[in-house]
Amino acid sequence: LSSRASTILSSLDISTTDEVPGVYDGQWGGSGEVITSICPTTGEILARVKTASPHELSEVLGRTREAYTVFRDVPAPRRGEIIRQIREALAAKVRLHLGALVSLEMGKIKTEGVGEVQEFIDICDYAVGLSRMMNGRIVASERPGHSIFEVPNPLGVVGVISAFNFPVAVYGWNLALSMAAGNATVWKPSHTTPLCSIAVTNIVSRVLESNGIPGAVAGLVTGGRDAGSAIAESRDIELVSFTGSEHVGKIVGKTVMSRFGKTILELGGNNASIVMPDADLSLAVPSVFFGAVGTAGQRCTTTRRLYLHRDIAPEFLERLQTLYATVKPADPLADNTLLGPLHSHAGLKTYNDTIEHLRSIDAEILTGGDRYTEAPLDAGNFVQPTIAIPKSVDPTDHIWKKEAFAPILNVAIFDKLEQAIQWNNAVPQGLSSSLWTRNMQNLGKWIGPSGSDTGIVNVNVGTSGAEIGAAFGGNKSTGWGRESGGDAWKQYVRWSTCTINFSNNAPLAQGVNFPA
Ligand code: UN1
Repeated sequence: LSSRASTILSSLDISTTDEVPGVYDGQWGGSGEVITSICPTTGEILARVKTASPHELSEVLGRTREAYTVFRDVPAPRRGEIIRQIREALAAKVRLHLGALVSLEMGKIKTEGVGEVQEFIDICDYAVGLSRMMNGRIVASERPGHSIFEVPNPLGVVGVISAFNFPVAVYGWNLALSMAAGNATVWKPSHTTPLCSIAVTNIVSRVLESNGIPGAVAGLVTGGRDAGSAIAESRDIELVSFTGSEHVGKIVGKTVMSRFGKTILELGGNNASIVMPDADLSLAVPSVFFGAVGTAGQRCTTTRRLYLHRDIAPEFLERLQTLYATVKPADPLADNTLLGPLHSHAGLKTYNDTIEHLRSIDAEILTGGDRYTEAPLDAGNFVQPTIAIPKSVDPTDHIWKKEAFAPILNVAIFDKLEQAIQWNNAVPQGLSSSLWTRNMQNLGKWIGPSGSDTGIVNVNVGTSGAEIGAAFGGNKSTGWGRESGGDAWKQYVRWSTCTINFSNNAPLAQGVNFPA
């Protein structure tokens, strides 16, 4: 193991010599298949991780269920105090160590790795407050001497199936709300980022145990498809929060629905930025640059489509290409790197296939279009951020309607805002979109009924980089899920509508007469 990798792993108490246990339910274990964690920058094997056997999977689910029956009776503000301690444990030095591990194992650059841990810290703060504010309502009853309460009770067990691109933050969003609501959580991370999940679970479990709370309140099962299926199929899991592809999301959604479980689905994004002629290009150009190139194009919220008004298109593209020319691919942990590698070989294949497709349809490739093959980049999955102008602007064409998880930005030119909005809305996905304008009428149209149909609708703000305070999620084939802020917490509770009679009579609703 390289000394750098071993320093990062040791700083988070992960063994650098043995196979690493990847299952936690109060105790660490793992007697199933062994998976490897591979550094996308160097190709080095970072660790071998012992995943859950089928028997262990069902044991973990059982323990998680038991842990829930303990945790649901802990008063919510007390649960909030435990979340506050998790927040403290994540802050300070750990924030940097864990951020570095995200960069090492996932491949995103240092500030984005740390930023991801910051999202976890922020949602903990939010959930601490929420733990004293998850209020129900009292509804006016039509019957005298009656009251109706809507009571948020804990839901049960929440299964979190997360993706490689946000190997820490997405779990954080779910864990914090789930714990505030009084649930136990079981986490199945991406099989290519097991170390991030082990490091996080180390931190969380210590806080739980030091508070006398069963560790299985935040269980972990690393593994592949079997572990994911076990969670989707288990009747002991009330809510499955899944982040990943539309293809797998469809299977998970159907499986959970077939047992009438609840889901939160965060699937593909295919996000557009629309630039009007009155836009401030000094804001729009760098924001589109970050949206398209940041995280090497591997955010659900990455800008994949750019619609430019004809009047500003040449200038915009020139300025954007100038920024693209400054990008130097490098080690994501080195200071000032803006472009790390793609996470995996699968990502490389997506990139190659998409570029090949662009060439086959005679798209103009303004910049990019290749891997970086010189040493030392050849050891990692480095690709050139690409800007392409497909000949066809038809949003139902493959190149426009399919999300390719790579730094490829497709551009089209429009004359009227209505046309750009129609293109924006014509794809199956509906996660994020942004309009660049200083005109109030454009803004009003964009955020209203005839405007953007995505879950996140921005103005003079790029498509990526949402804050945790607002609800995060998308519509249509993105899955309609909402996480983090807004009303997202309401999905993590079971609502009890309680009608209470404190009178001496028992009148029926709607004035029904039923004399006994
Ligand atoms: C994701 O890509 O799955 O808005 C989540 C953003 C981040 C979260 C992205 N806050 O880009």
